[in-house]
Amino acid sequence: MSESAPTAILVVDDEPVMRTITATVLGQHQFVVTAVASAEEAFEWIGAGNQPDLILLDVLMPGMNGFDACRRLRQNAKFEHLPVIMLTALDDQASIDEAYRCGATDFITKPLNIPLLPHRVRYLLRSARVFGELVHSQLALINTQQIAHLGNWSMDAADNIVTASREYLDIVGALTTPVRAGQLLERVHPEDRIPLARRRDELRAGQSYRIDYRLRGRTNPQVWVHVHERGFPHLDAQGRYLGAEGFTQNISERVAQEERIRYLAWHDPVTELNNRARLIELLERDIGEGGVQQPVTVLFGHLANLRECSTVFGHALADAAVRVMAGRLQTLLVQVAHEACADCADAGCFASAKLARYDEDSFIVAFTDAPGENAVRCFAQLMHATLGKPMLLHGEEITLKPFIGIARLPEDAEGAAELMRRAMLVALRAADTEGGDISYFDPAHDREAARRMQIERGLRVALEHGGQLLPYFQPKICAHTGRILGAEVLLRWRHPELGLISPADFIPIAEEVGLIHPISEWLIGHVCELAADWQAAGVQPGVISINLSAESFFRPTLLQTIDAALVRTGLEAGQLAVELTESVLMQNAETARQVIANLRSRGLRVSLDDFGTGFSSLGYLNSFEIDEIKIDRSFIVNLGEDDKRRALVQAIVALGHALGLDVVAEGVETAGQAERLRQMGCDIFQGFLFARPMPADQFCALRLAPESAGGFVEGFR
Ligand code: G
Ligand code: G
Ligand code: MN
Repeated sequence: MSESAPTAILVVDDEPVMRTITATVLGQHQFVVTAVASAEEAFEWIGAGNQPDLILLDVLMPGMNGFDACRRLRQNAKFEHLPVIMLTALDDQASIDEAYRCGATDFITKPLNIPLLPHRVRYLLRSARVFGELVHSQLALINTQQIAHLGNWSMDAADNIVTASREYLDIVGALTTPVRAGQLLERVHPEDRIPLARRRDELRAGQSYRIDYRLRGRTNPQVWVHVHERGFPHLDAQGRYLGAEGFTQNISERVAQEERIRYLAWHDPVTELNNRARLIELLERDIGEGGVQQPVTVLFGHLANLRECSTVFGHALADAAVRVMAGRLQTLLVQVAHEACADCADAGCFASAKLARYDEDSFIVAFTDAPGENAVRCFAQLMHATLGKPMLLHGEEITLKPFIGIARLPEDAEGAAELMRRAMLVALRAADTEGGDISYFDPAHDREAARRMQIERGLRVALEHGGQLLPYFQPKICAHTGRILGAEVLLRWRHPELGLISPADFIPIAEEVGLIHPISEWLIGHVCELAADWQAAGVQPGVISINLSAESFFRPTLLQTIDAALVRTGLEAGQLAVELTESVLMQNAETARQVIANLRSRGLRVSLDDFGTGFSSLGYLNSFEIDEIKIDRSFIVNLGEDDKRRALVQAIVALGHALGLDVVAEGVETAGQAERLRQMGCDIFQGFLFARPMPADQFCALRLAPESAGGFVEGFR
């Protein structure tokens, strides 16, 4: 798999959108992609003689799921070492564990980070190639050994070798036959003498045997020769033991190769450091020891610009940089273990440090000897300085930008894997927000928790007194005529002290503390009243969409609430739509299907919001009977500059239309975006270009104005 040779990737995903997106993105990175919709189709494709270099395998699929597919794949010797990446639901530790158990090489959590996908795939392909080359040479070796290093022999009843081939004599280091029993046993590794004697006893009982044991080397007595031996007894007609014959094979090189393969399974091929799996195992062993929980401190060193460096200078240089970093960290650990700095004066605690490469662009240093606060801080500073020091590679001066995240056991996490994720989170957050060089996991999250309390209490007051929660309306525009087709209701909260609060800030809290349902119930009633009032005044508001969280959507009383509001206000059901996200559908597909059917049988429209951000329910799109998909805003941004994005959006529009759905583009901000989206066939626009979310009376006034006079129409064409 050199960068130039085409690499075949098989994408197995039942969601048409994710499949198309993944295939498109990887296709643009010189991969040859085949995409299929189920595990069954994948096996059919493989059965037809196709051999992928890597498989991206979704976990949740109708029919055979990804776990079972991976297990079945691993049973076939041809795919034993094929890199398989499982796509699991976000942050689901159980799925991740299961993925590894059934033989996955790695996992990627959904929603997919599309731009990172090709990097991740390349990284895995490179590790797999090193592994594959070894396996290959191992197989070649087994074949040649069968010809070259196999000796046969026969033995008398007293275990003396009486006849033997040249190869056998070479292996055991004898010049001629006979080879006396004692003479041979002397050369056998002391630990293997008893097992070998037992096998020979079995011969006397008429049983054949097979055994692996070690012999002292002929030329170099310090080296142990590994042999595999099989023996078959010779019995006379009365069943008396006469002796045996068999063959002995020198398998030293194979054993060495196996050791190398085992080594690679636990180590990073670039730096030869322990890999993540190995570190987790080592730490869990330490933590579990003696039943008492051993304190552990983990320092996660994230190299923020390594990926950029690899894009600019190439993989070889990025690998070289990582190797330099690994070497520097090893040196640093030796240094601190011997000569503690003045501050911590506590060198002992560094002696047991464990260093690993956690991921493509990160290292972990773990301490199990509980260094004090000062020592950790001091080491973190040294680690940061070490990683951030410039280096000269192939004539380029490279400076990496490290961020260190620190987490502790037992304060910050329950187990080793969680501890590392916590430390990673801290480091990544610092890198994303240009935060501090060294950051600690904050177990209390004091400020955040306090703010939550304030919001929760405030929401209860807002619901009781009214007037603080305000529905805003953002018009939805026909992409072809510019007419207002309706609006999406976006809640705003005017907090008496905190000012205007975004729903992105308070809706998640309302969901957590069980306030989302009363809010939704109130909002449904209130919006129906407004729409009915407008109609009574001769204004046609169009279809009004309300966002529903999972908690509200699955609430058994949702339909009663809607029915009651419609009856009370006399509004027609067709005036109302609900917007759901993919994650809502994913929570419980069966129930979701029923609720959707109930809503639509009343005449309400159902819209799928934030489409394309990648959860696992998309594959069931067909069976959900919805009316509309809204392409997530993230796909619309940069539409102008980015060919890839255009291809993705085009694929989503095509898919929507193929399923008979209206396709809405949300977050349309520029005339250029609108023009492109129109060309792609988008049906409906929503975005700042046309109108921002506005208070109810403004929206009513807008509907009242003649279409050509409305300010929003300016954005049209
Ligand atoms: O308007 P805007 O930026 O700030 O909305 C942020 C998020 O809050 C959006 O994802 C939107 O779907 C969600 N949201 C807005 N109003 C409501 C509501 O009434 N109910 C629910 N569940 N979500 C809402
Ligand atoms: O998740 P949902 O699609 O319900 O949320 C819509 C969100 O998008 C709201 O927060 C709304 O304020 C915001 N929004 C609507 N139009 C635009 C736009 O043109 N640009 C940006 N940046 N946000 C928008
Ligand atoms: Mn929405």
